[in-house]
Amino acid sequence: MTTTTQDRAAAPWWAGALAGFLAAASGVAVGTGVAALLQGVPSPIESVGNRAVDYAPPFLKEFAVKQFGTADKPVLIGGVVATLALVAIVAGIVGRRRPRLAIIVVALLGALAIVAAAIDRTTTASRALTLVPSVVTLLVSLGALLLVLANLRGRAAAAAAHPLGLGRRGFLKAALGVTALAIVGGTVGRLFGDAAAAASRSGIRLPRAATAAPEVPAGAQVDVTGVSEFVTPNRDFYRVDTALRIPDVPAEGWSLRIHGMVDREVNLSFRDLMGMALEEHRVTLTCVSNEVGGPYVGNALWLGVRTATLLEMAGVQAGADAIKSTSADRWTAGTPLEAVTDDRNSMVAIGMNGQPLPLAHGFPARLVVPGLYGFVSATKWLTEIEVTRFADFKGYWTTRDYTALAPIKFSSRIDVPKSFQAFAKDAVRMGGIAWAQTVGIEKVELSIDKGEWVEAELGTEDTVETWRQWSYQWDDATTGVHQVAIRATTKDGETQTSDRAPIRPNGTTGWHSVQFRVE
Ligand SMILES: Nc1nc2c(c(=O)[nH]1)N[C@H]1C(S)=C(S)[C@@H](COP(=O)(O)O)O[C@H]1N2
Ligand SMILES: [Mo]
Repeated sequence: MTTTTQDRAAAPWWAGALAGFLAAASGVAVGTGVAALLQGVPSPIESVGNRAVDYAPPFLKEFAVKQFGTADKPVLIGGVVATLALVAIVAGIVGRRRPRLAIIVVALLGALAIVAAAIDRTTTASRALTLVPSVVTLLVSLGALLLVLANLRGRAAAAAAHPLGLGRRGFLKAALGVTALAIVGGTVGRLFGDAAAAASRSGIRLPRAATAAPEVPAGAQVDVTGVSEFVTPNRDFYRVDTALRIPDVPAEGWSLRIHGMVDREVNLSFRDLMGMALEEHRVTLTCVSNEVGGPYVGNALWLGVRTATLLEMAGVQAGADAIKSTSADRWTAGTPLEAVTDDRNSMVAIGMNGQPLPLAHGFPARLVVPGLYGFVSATKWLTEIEVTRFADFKGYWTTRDYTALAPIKFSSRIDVPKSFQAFAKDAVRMGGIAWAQTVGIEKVELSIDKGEWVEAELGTEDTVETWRQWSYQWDDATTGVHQVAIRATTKDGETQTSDRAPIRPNGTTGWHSVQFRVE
């Protein structure tokens, strides 16, 4: 008996769809499981996602950050998975009649994963090892596809044409087997992800700082419910980076290499850093992607070694004007040499609010530079500092339409009221924060319903490298809907402009305003 078109047509479309889906799912699951067992190797889905992160046009990224915030990562991964599933399902449906075409499509998907892995900057393993999960994915998907396609063609035809033909019951068994494989692969991936860095972190006891930060001064935290905590707890600290999976960097094998235009290359282990003169400073970090009034600003107590001290060990040569810092996931930032050697508190930090850096915030070490946006200074999972010249390189975001130099634009935010918050008439108490790192805040003013600017009361200043809180009691409040706008003035005498600047190329400007109700 020969296979006829009728035999093939006997398989319903949903069986084809299931076949395609299971083939891709099993390949991805096993590949993910394999990746999880290999230290520092991204899974195939992550590699494809990482390519998407690097190649996405800047406007799309701005949209993603705006729409999804820190959830942009699960959204991207979801998008990759959904696209893959859709293509595989269509391939399966087509494959009922044209198995060869289905095989080609699935092979192409596998090849795409291999290419993505071949150029994935985020791997911390060797290139050969990095290719293993995607090659496994390709082989398993193809094998699974052949298996399920054979079953779709009916017992007799399949038995004649394919030794793997198992009939209807066999098909179900195969489907179940592949699903089990997918679950096992996925679970293994979950269990082993990040294990090394997390274990390493929990074994660390940070030494005391040789130069400790003074206590937060009384009155730095204003007494208005709903205003941000003066020191942002680690769990609330904003997170912005390109890492789909947090780089898994145990402190034990880690080292920081300082090289480039230096007299001697320096290599430091985590132990070396812990043994140096550690300093503690509160510094307010800000992301260039922070919209006026947005959440991407946070204030923490950092423990680390002065960047200048490390650079002195290496001996900076004449002619250098920049450092290029690189992370374990090969992200880069370019920072003016001056900003990391002048008297501001630039550090290679190993502690955040009394703990080793959280994994998401750069464990085991990161750069902190007061006064500069994160994309030109705050390299997390730091592994390398190259002393160089701006003329000779560009940082990650500077190759993507952002500027090379990016001091933080001073700004202010209304935390209370939240949008359309209702106050009782005799208790209209507002508050928030303002920041002008390295300069300091002189004055914060409010304008209610576009009226005269009135001065808010300032919280006590901690340092010029941290944000400053403000509060305001509106005594003659009237019932109804109102609007409040805010502007800050720095100690240099500059006042915030109402002109709105976009995020790209070097940060937003404009006044934050909020509507609220008085009852
Ligand atoms: N390795 C790495 N470091 C990075 C980034 C990144 O994408 N990768 N993003 C930078 C940006 S844009 C900012 S604003 C800060 C944010 O630091 P946080 O996540 O600890 O708040 O990290 C910086 N360091
Ligand atoms: Mo950022």
